[in-house]
Amino acid sequence: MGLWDVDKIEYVGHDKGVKEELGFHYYDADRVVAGKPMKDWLRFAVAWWHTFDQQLVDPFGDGTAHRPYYKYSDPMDQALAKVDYAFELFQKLGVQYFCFHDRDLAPEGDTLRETNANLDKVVDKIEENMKSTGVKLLWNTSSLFTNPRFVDGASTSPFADIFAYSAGQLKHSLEIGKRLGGENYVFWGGREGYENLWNTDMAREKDHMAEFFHMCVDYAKEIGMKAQFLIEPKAKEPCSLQYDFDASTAISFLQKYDLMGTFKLNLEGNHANLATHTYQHEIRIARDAGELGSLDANQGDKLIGWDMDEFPTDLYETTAVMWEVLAEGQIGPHGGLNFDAKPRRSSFEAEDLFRTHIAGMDSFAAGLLVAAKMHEDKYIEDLVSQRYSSYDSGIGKTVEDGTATLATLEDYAIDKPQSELIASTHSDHLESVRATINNYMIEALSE
Ligand code: XLS
Ligand code: NI
Ligand code: NI
Repeated sequence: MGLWDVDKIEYVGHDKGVKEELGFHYYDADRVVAGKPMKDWLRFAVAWWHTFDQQLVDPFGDGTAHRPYYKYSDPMDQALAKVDYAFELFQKLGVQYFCFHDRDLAPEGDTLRETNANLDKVVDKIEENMKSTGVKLLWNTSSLFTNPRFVDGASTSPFADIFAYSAGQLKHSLEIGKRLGGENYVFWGGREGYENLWNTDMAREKDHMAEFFHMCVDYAKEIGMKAQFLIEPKAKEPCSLQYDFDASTAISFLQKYDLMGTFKLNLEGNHANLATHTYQHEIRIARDAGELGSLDANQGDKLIGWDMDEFPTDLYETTAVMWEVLAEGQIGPHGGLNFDAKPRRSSFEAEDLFRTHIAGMDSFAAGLLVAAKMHEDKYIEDLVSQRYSSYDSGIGKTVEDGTATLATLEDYAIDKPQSELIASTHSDHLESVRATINNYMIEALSE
């Protein structure tokens, strides 16, 4: 059976066996939907930190996780053993990509040099496994927030030594990304923000962060690294406010510092909620700016409201996300769906890592099926073009082509009676749209 006490997960369908927890009911990797196999639309990735490192702690309780590699007590032995477990899990789930932070892989030494040496040993083993299995790196990143030295930030730390250390750490992380052929490289500014505005020079900190990003771009060019750089916005946690608050804020930052396009966005469902947005909103903002890069797949808990990193199971949300992806034609040129998600503390068994990934993969596959049906009928496309059709000709056209002025519009409007000024079609109203989407779900998922 291998290292995990689980067989390869197969597609079992949903007409029979809907309760089969260790089988896919909707995710059928090679099934062609809207012109592409499901696996190419979804490009699922496993997150190393949650899946292999997370002991399932919360602020009130210790870790509950049972993991087979806990039998290795030496941290380096455990780090190396995890690589075998990881690659077997990827293959058993049929996931083609994975993601990691540098510090997820190996313990730190006393100096950066020692830490890099530990890391390289694990990366050597990862590289061999990538070659023998064909599993690829969606992205890697650098943890510039876990170690106490980053208590006040990394590139936004008020202490220049910490800026320098961060730059050195990141340099090696880029080298690893290049070596493993990572398709993207992510920057999540965990502590790039503030918890106390009274002691913070925000403008100076943001300048430093931009300087740091420019150094990364330069170094990637120097070593011939091809990965797409991505910023992952998050409103807050651990800081009271993070500088990459949401997609719009990150885009203004990129514009100000001449980094548009060089960086795109990696958007996460639960982070969207922390900014009081929907996941779909964040994706739409990025699409409209040509900045959609990749997606972190998870969801929050509507009642708790914090960053819960639940596996995504809300079909309405996965449908909305996949609708945007289908409209875009892809997640991003190199994007994928990385499960930045962890099991609940009560799902502590090793097998639960399979169950939770299956739940997320099936939920996104189902969302893809529903969204594909909606696109096939051009349901939303027609509704939206109808809604704005008054700009296609007449007075509306003069607004869009720039020939209108306040005076020509006053002339047009001044004698119009109130009764002519309400244009309404019930079919694009909220309740009608939601009811129709519900009908699409029921139809698409019962086929
Ligand atoms: C934390 C972030 C983090 C990034 C990678 O909330 O989601 O996990 O995805 O650093
Ligand atoms: Ni997150
Ligand atoms: Ni994330």
